Amino acid sequence: KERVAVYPGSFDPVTFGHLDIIQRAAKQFDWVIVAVLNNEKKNPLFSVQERKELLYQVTLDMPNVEVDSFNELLINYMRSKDAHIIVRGLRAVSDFEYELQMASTNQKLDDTIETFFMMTNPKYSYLSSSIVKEIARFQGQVSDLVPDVVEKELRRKLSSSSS
Ligand code: COD
Repeated sequence: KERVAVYPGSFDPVTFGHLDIIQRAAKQFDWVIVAVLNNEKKNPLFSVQERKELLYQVTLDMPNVEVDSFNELLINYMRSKDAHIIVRGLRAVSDFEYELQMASTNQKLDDTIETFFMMTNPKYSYLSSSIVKEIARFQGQVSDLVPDVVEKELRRKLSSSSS
C-alpha cells in the first residue's frame, strides 16, 4: 500500500527550510501532500491561492509531491486523503513544545495517525516565514532564504502595499 504523508503548514511564504523538508520527505514516502492551512486568523501576507501557486512552482521537479489546501481539522483532512502520516520540521528547542502539543492532540483525536519529525538542515535552522517577511519588508536581501519566484512575489507584494 502507498505511504501517503501530509506536510501541513501555513507556508506564508514557502522558504528553503520548508523546501528542504519537502525534498527529504519525498524520498521517504511514496506520496507527499503539502497542505496549506486556510487560516485567515493569522493575517497572512499571501492568499491561500498565492501560497499554493508558489509551492506548486517550487515543487514542479518532484513527481510524487502534490500541493493542496485545507480548512478543517487536520485529522479530518487526513482521513479524506486516506493518509496516516504527518510530517513536521523541527528547528530549535523552541519548536518542541508546540510540536509536542500538536502531535499529542492529533494522536489523541485519531490514534492511527503518526507524526514524523525531521530535523532542520543546519543551514536553515534560523529560518522562518516571519523572518523572511520582516527582512523583505525592510528591503533586505532574501535570496539565500527563499527560491527566486518567492523573492519576486515578495517584492511585488510589498511594493504594492503601502504598509
Ligand atoms: N527548517 C525545518 N523545518 C521548518 C523550517 C526550517 N527552517 N521552517 C519551518 N519549518 C517547519 C515547521 O516546523 C513546521 O513543521 C512546518 O515547517 C510548517 O511551518 P509553518 O510555520 O508554515 O506551519 P504552522 O506551524 O503554522 O502549521 C500549523 C498547522 C497548519 C499544521 C496547524 O495549525 C493545524 O493543523 N491546523 C488545522 C486545525 C487543526 O487540526 N488543529 C489541531 C491540531 S493540534
